[in-house]
Amino acid sequence: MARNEQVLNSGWTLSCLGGPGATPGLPGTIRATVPGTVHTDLLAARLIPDPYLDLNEIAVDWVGKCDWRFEKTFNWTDDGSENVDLVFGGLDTFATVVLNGVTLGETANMNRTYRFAVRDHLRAGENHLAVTFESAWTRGEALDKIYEPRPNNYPGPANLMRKMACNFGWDWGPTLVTTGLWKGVTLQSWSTARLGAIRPEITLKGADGHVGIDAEIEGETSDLMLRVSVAGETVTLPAGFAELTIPSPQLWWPTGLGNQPLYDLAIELLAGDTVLDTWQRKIGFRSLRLDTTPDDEGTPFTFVINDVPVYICGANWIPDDCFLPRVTPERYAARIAEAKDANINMLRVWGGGIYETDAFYEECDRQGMLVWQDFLFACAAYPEEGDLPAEIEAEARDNIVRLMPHPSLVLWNGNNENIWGWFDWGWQEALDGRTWGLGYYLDLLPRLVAELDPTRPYWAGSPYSGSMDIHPNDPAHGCTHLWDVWNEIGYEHYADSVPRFCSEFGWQAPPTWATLIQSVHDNPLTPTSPGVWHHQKATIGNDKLLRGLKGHLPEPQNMDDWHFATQLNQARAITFGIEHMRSHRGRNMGAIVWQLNDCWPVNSWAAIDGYGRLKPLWYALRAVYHPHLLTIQPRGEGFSVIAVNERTLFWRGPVTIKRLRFDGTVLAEWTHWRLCADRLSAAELPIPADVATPSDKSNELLVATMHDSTAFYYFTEDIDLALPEPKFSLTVERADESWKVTVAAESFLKDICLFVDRLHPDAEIDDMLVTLLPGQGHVFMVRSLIELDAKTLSSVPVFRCANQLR
Ligand code: BMA
Repeated sequence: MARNEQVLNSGWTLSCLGGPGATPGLPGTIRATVPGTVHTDLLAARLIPDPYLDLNEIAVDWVGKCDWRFEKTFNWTDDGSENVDLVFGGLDTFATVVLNGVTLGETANMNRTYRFAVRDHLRAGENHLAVTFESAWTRGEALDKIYEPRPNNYPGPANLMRKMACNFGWDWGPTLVTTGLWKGVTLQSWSTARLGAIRPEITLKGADGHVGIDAEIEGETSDLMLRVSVAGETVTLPAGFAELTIPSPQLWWPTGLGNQPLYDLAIELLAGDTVLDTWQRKIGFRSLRLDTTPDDEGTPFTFVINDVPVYICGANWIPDDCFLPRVTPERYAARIAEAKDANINMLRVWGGGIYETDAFYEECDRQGMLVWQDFLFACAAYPEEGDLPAEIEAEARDNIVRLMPHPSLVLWNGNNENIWGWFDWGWQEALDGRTWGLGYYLDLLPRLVAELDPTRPYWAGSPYSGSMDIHPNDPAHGCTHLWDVWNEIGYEHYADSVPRFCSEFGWQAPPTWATLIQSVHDNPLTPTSPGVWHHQKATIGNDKLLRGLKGHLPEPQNMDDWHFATQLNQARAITFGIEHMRSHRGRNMGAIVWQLNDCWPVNSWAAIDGYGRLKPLWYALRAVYHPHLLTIQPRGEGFSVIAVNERTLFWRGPVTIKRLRFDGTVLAEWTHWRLCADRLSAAELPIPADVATPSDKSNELLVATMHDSTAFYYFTEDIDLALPEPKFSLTVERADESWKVTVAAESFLKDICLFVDRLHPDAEIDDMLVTLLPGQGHVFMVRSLIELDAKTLSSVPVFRCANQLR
């Protein structure tokens, strides 16, 4: 008899079992949503205010401190199956599962799937299922007593349990400790046998695709067959292991380098003619290697895909919402498309979050978005005693097997910043010999990856040099995090080193205006008003925002200028860092900016804010991650123009370099007849000194052009530039569903932004940070449901350019 599945996601209720600060007056039970969380159920029942607004996070703190019970009844009809399993996709976190009064088990890991054999406990007709959750805080207190204290950058017991760490608050995230059935529930009936863990190893052998399937069989294992088919090839073999060769499949490529052909892989478990169980996934064929072979400069960190060393234009990914089940497949698809549109080719799923749901990786497969997956350890010392090692092993096994079919997944990484913490953050003294997780990173996890997913590389940490004898954040070795720049020194210091691979660096800015005023209702609204302050979680974050402006832009005198200047500075800081790294392509083979997204509306390093709106940084990333980057960089005593080419065709052409006054007067001009950047490489051309040497640093710039790429270089910072009073004309025309906004510059205009979200929260614009010389024009396309008028669009705070900041 074939496997049969009954979904048990509907008809749940929720009740509060109390806790230290439980709000009196909660009704006995409310409707619950599965997949869901207690917070979102309370919100739907209008029993709590929206935790994302104003200071409400504090008001709902009690929710995470209570115990909660989810219950439902369901009908069950005995179809004669030999086995019935109750399967929970995800329980967050400390749950006791009771069916018809019988305790099936207790759970302690939100990152695992749980399966209980329940045939003997089911009744024909009505059944009662209860899942009771103990507060993670309460459990944390108990764990605190078991484990002696270990360093943790953030308050809360995240390092003592297997629950998303950022749930307890992060330097961009609120403390909203969630509870609930965050993935679905099913009742699965089967007889004889069913498919357990399926591990497809997909490789290339010459031009041919090779699929090796290792299938775990639960139940009777004798006389079973496995029928495996991929791309029209089918084999039927005794169950257990199967191999298939696909002659010359089309290769799966990361975005920008080719297409993403996906093939159906289908597996059937057969007993004679009966199909007992089935399993299917989309797979892709590509080769993969992480090149870390030491060279003259140290230890490279280069992803080689289909034999092509790929330069990584990446972004770090955090959970897209504090309430995970809100992140629908559509939302993943949109967010990943936004990353791809910004010329991002890799997302690093950061270790303080989760192993994302299947929809995330499926979408990355479809869109050619490479995925670097951290194991879930971040910014803390993790004990290696008690129940933790077994939980960690079980969780790693679950997720390695779940994610390994995805061609987009290209790296398993041990942890976020923990090796660095041990080296530099005083952990060694604080730990006094106690364990901190090294055994996971150097032994357990690489062993599990080698056993279960041997075709994928493993790296012990981000940052990590490749050896405990070399500082983990040594820029010459492995992957590096550059955080002193934002935390301590100005962004010009990105140029101080050339990391082999930079897996984190970032600069803060507030969310878009529309998101700010949607989430904070302070009156007056200022950088330090209570709501704005509350939506800034980084230690002295607002001070760092101001300090970061120093030497670059004047100190803002009002809220509008603060908002614009800090966003502009964020975009410029990251542009500066990436241009520097990309100009050293070869020695440096990747940049992963911190961070793509936000989990709520907050002042953060994100390019896309917590309500999904694009900050100026997003537009800056799109420009600086363009496969053809032209940049002017200081080299030696002078300057060079560097053409960086991430395409597989050479990029060549004449380059013209002009030194101009802001009024448009050409002071020097030089054309080199042919600069040629070979495929996947960078080419450097020194600029003659007479062209590159200014007579008045404050009033001149260099402009390089090659085909449709342009590079600007200023000899000094905005505070010292004689930027003219902005003069321009602006016209608006209707163009089908959009508006065509033409800006014609009458003076030099630096970094024009039209903040159309000031006019309507849903209005969108196609470009930002556009620089125009006098006489030049630019057409912006705006999508807006409301009528646009030239006067409002031409005025502050909608029309902004750097000239206005003084
Ligand atoms: C690193 C990250 C995150 C953090 C970011 C900004 O530590 O791994 O933990 O949010 O820096 O401070």
